[in-house]
Amino acid sequence: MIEHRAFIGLGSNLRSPEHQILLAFDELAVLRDSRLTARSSIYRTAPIGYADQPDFVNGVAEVMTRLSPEQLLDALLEIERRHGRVREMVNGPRTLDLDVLLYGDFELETERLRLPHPRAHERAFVLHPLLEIAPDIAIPGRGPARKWLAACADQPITRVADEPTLRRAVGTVVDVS
Ligand code: PH2
Ligand code: MG
Ligand code: MG
Repeated sequence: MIEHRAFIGLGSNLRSPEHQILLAFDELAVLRDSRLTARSSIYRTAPIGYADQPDFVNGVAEVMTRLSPEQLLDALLEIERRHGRVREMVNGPRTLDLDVLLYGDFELETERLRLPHPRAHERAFVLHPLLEIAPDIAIPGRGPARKWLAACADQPITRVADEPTLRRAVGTVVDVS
């Protein structure tokens, strides 16, 4: 299996979301048959889809991987499970959500996985961190990711900090949840 460039969306809005995301970056850094090649800043974003829940913390990771798309999905689901993810409702609150956003220029649709992620291009919480680490990235079938930014300009998003800065800042906080 050759190496493919994949982008993974990270999201959390439960149980110390910043911690969940920082920990998830660390877990992606040791993902089998893969190399973590970029981590975006951490963003705070208003919930999209179902409004009555806490704000999210979001980020995007770039990995070079020899895993197939389905193997990558399984590895991400395993990380979600370790974070105590319980699937209670669609678009509802979660401790950790890891989505395969892009996998090379693959376009595919199986029972379990659609690539590119079908809503990536319409979500500020995906586009901003994605473009931060890959300014020229194109979304297969949709063209340059950059051109979709304007369409989601109404979605509240603020950059919290770059990843190393946030890590130093929360490093002193004890998670008692
Ligand atoms: N994830 C969703 C639904 N809505 N909204 C924000 N801001 N961030 C998310 O990660 C998110 C969402 C479904 O996965
Ligand atoms: Mg998701
Ligand atoms: Mg998901």
